[in-house]
Amino acid sequence: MPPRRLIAHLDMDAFYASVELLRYPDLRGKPVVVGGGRRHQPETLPDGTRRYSLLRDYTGRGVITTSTYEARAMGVFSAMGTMKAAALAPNAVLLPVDFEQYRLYSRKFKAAVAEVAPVVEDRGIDEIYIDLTDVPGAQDTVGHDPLGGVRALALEIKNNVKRVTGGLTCSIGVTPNKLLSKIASELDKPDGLTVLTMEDLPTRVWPLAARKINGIGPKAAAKLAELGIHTVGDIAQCERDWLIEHCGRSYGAWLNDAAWGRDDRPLVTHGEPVSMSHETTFDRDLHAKRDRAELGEIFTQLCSQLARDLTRKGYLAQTIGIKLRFDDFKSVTRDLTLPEPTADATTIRRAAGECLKRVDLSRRLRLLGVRGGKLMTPGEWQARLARAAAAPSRRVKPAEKTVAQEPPAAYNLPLFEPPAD
Ligand code: DCP
Ligand code: MG
Repeated sequence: MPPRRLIAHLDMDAFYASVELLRYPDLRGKPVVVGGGRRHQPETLPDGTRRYSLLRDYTGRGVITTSTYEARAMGVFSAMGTMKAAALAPNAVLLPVDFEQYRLYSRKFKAAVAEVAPVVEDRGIDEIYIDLTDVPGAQDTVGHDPLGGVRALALEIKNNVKRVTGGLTCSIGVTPNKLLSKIASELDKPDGLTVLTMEDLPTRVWPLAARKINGIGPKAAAKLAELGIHTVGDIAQCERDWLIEHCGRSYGAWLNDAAWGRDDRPLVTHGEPVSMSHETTFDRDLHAKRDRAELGEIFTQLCSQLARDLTRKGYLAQTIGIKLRFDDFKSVTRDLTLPEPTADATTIRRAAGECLKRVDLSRRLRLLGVRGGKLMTPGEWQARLARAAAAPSRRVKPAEKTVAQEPPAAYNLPLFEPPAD
């Protein structure tokens, strides 16, 4: 039996605001927002006390980057216009943003985690995934608690983070996979620790709004609501085929997996590339119709370069994307996920061509790029297939009809088609 997977997601609490409170401890317990500029720098008075800017004196078009939980209680959240925030919490303190400082503390807390568990996926300034599966003690039963060992480890991580940062708290979710851990870390914020198993799915996850799943954005949530689906549990109750019919083959299948807590994505650890791309800016702007031959050739070259790069570095890409920049400097990207990852030039060109069909090509182009994402090694792909075969419900198997399996003749299809108009 392989050890059960134990994946943690750690997210710092009110991160920027909490870092600020370390240097202004007199603000503890007060509503504070971060989002000002240099002119909002606190002023130290001759008697040693500080004078702070207040939201009610703010004018301008800035937005809040984050707020303390006291300010959140007054309705003030990340991304809110600062003027609007001022109307809700006029007496809240406004502090300038100091990214350097946040990056410093970001490095500190990540180092503190790495002391306990070395396998970490960096998800940005204030979050990481941590693989606890093979950390000594993680699989231990403590008393009657089969999750006692991992609970103790997670507490150790929280304590380490607090110690090295001089008092910052974080919230951790521990579950069998990244998808559930990301949800779990939010359940008991701030300073939370939530350990869930698959048995907890119906009681802890299904009652949540569908949006709580990372990957269901506002648009998807709106579409689901139209279908009468509001909670994760509502999704779980839908037939997989029904979801596929209404939400598309890959998204529908993913929704079904997500609602049942199925996710076997590995951690992407430091140093591994997340994507590879090639792009080129043209000497003169090119038009999809008039310069079709030239564009087609450049497009093919970019795909071949990407294929060579992937092969040389030993990766397969499961998503292929394109980037276009038009003569008005507007850019668009499109991508698609293949049923099987690839490093094959023909397959890449074919998929990139599919993406291109979804772009309005009436304007002239300045730049064209091709990108491979969801990278994995052939070994990782084989391991996934093997896992899928062992647990049929996961369905990572290749679908019958795929872009990737079109015959090579498709390579010569006109990929730059005339604009729709
Ligand atoms: N951030 C930002 N703009 C946003 C959201 C967040 O600049 N729209 C910044 C400020 C946050 C940091 O990123 O401090 C981390 O984002 P989180 O969503 O994790 O928010 P917090 O850490 O502030 O709060 P929480 O306790 O809910 O995690
Ligand atoms: Mg956070």
